[in-house]
Amino acid sequence: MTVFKKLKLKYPIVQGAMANISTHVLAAAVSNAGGLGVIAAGGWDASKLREEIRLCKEVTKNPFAVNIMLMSPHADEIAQMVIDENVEVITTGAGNPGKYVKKWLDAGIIVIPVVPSVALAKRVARLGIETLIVEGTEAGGHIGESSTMSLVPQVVDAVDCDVIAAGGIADSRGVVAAFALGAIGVQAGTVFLASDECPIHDNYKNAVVKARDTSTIVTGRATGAPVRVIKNKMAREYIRIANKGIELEKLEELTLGSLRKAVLDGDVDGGSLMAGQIAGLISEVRPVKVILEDMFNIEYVLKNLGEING
Ligand code: TUI
Repeated sequence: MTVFKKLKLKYPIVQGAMANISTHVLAAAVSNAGGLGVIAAGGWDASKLREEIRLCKEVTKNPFAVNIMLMSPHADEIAQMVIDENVEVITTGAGNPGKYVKKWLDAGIIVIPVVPSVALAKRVARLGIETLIVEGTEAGGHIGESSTMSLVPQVVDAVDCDVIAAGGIADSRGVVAAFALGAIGVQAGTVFLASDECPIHDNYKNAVVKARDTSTIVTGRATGAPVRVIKNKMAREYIRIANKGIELEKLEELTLGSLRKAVLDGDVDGGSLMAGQIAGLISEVRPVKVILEDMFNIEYVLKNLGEING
């Protein structure tokens, strides 16, 4: 049985975790609309995250997940706190969750690591993981090297896990494509940036709506932590100083600090606007419920496929 059936969700979709953005507000909106909402731990400490988990339970009775960003200095503390708070589903990102997996599975938690490569998929599959999110380089934020189109079928063939496809998916064509590649569902983040319920500044939402196919750029390659953002003054400056050589810690600080600037203050020049390449497809801000109905209205795509088949 897939994780979506186990959780009795209306739609086979996980909301992508976005640091400082997917608070309980967005997660509950997605869960209430029939997807799996996700609270992003990002760089929060355990007590801030605990508060968000408790608030989420007040506003949705449906299942939701917590994403643990493994590069966080608070990861160890959070790994235990989510067990104490009876979190039902955990997703992980930005690292290998290996050292925590046994204790989460023993606690009865559904664990879904996000992986950017076949190598990591194989490593986590050995730990008894049943479902993986396979994220292509089209995605926003911290990314791997391979595209969704090439990576998803390779992971499907390499491991005996259910695969959820992520990166570059924002409408029903992307959903059908993910199924065609062997996935059992999708994860989407960028499309939810442009939702009524997303608690970011309107300037950030408008930047997503205005974005074109070539509007994103990858910063952080020099530091080994590539991050996809919408091109702006800050992104160009970041790449300029990284190329000249600067301490890695200063660059990390610049990235997370500037994400907060974009999210809270709407500073679209000096802030870091994390978003995926599919931002170019998104043309309006809509309620989460409408986004989900639209993404799973696959009649139009199937009709096209039917015509191709004669
Ligand atoms: O994690 C993400 N996306 C993120 S995390 C984030 S916060 C951040 N900000 C600045 C710098 C770094 C992080 C923003 N967006 N997606 C899932 C993902 N995981 N993408 C890539 C990876 C990944 C990379 C390396 C997973 C595992 C990994 O393993 C390395 C190892 O230890 O084998």
